Amino acid sequence: EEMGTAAAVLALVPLLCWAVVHASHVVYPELQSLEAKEVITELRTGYHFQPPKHWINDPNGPMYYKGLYHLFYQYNPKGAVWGNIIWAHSVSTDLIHWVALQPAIYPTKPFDVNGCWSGSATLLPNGVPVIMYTGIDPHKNQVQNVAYPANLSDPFLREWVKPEYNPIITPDHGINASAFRDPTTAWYGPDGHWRLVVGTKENMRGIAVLYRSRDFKKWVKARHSLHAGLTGMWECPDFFPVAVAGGSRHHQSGVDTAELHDRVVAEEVKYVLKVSLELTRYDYYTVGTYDHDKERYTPDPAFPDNDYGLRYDYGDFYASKSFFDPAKKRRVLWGWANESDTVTDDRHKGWAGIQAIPRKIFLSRSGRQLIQWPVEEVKSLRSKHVNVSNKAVKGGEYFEVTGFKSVQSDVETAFTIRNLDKAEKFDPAWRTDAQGLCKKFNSHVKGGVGPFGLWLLASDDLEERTAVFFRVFKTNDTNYVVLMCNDPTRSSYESQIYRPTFAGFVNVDIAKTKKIALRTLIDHSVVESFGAGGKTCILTRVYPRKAIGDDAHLFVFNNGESDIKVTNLHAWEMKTPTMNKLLEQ
Ligand code: DQQ
Repeated sequence: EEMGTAAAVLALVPLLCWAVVHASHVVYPELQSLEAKEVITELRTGYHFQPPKHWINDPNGPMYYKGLYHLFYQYNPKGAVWGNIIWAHSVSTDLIHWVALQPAIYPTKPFDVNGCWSGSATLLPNGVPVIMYTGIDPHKNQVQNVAYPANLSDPFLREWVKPEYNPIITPDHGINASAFRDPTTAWYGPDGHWRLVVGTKENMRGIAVLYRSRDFKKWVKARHSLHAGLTGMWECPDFFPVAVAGGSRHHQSGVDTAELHDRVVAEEVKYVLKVSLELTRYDYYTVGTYDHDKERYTPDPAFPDNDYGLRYDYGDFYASKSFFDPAKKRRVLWGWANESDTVTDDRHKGWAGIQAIPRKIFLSRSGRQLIQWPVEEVKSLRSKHVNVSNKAVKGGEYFEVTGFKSVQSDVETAFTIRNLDKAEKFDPAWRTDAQGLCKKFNSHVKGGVGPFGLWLLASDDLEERTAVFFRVFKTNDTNYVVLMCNDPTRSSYESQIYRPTFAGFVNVDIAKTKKIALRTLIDHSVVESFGAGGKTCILTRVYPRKAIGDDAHLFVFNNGESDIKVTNLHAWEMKTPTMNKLLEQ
């Protein structure tokens, strides 16, 4: 009989053993099964993906199948801390409104008895989706398993079956069995083999181990890895093609991982390898070429291939995964944003973790970086609109954007800089430490050109406020460096909260354009910012005590000597989409 409510289904999820796991997976044995009795709704997000209660982490197996977007995610059905991990499942027609389904994958077999960890979906040529995920076996070893839909005529793909021949990839000798996880979506080679990678480590070496298979059942390890680096464990690798400008397809179009890449196509695509660094908790990527015959990925030399590499997001954004959306011919990126308050706070709230707004992701026209932009569907939530245009903000001044409620909003601002003469001198040693630079020159430190930007989730007396801003430095008379920064140090009266500044450089020719744009999605306890049309992104979690609900204000500020101008500011209140509607039977 089919289940009526998610609660009934969750009750069926078998009791799990306490997972004793890898160091990064902090285990709170005494906490992880404490059911949230109450859910505190204050500060819960309105339009970011979040289940009704409890802990969530990585997005898993995102895909589009027969008119529906599927999102699976790591979930603790028993509490607001990490543990008892299963795959929860929701579907949507637009990536914004969601229907919650029964959990898709949960421990039922020896090969996943101690947890169902992250993984990906692949669409086979016969149209059948297959999920490959990491199971934690009775010896606490990490193994890779597949699951297939029980019933292909169910458009919701509610039930998943795990074949008895699992596990299909096990850690052989030489592989660290407690660090061997998160299989990628598979790609199909001209030689008739599927390939995928699994993340692992060997001491400080993070590795993307390559496997190949003809039938998705028997997998063989390739002689060498796809890629490796001295950055510690590689979690949640993601490997996918992107279109280059000048080719036959529009450079913003997504490229299907399953597409066969012959020589002609090869000239029109580049490959992206993203890994999640367990040690520093950043998702960094390189762009390069992939040689099918040699089974080698080579990052282009312009991309630093280490901790200083480009990041999807310079804030709280981890374990991301992309998928190709055939309906809109785009690649969409999901990423997890953890809480930054305390475990006690999370237990008290009864919930922890959200997914960032899905982002369309593509290679910039120049080929020097990826561009990310909230999927266009998010605009369907825009309601009350206010606009400010051609407003000068003198050095040291600020003004409030009034006439709308900013606590759940979408704010697009275009700034013009009049004059760059006063830009502060840039020390080349700062190049690898945007975050440190933002800490040193935070929003309260007066500058030459900037800091200018937004104070948001601000109390009327400005005692509480989160700053998102730009600051321009000069390297010499003609070259400038733009820093984008998120400063939450005054975001909350609460003192126990972790409030690091987050920052990244923005690759723009500011001397030429004298303009820079900022889009910020504000949603109660999340601030998600896209600088210069999606070149630099920063997500932060903040927990104001006073600047909540209708008491949250929005200001534009300029704490630099030089005047700036708000050429245009458009702000919209955002509606709340259905998020956890249960499927009517
Ligand atoms: N989270 C999962 C792992 C993955 C980690 C466990 C990344 O599979 O490596 O919940 O956040």
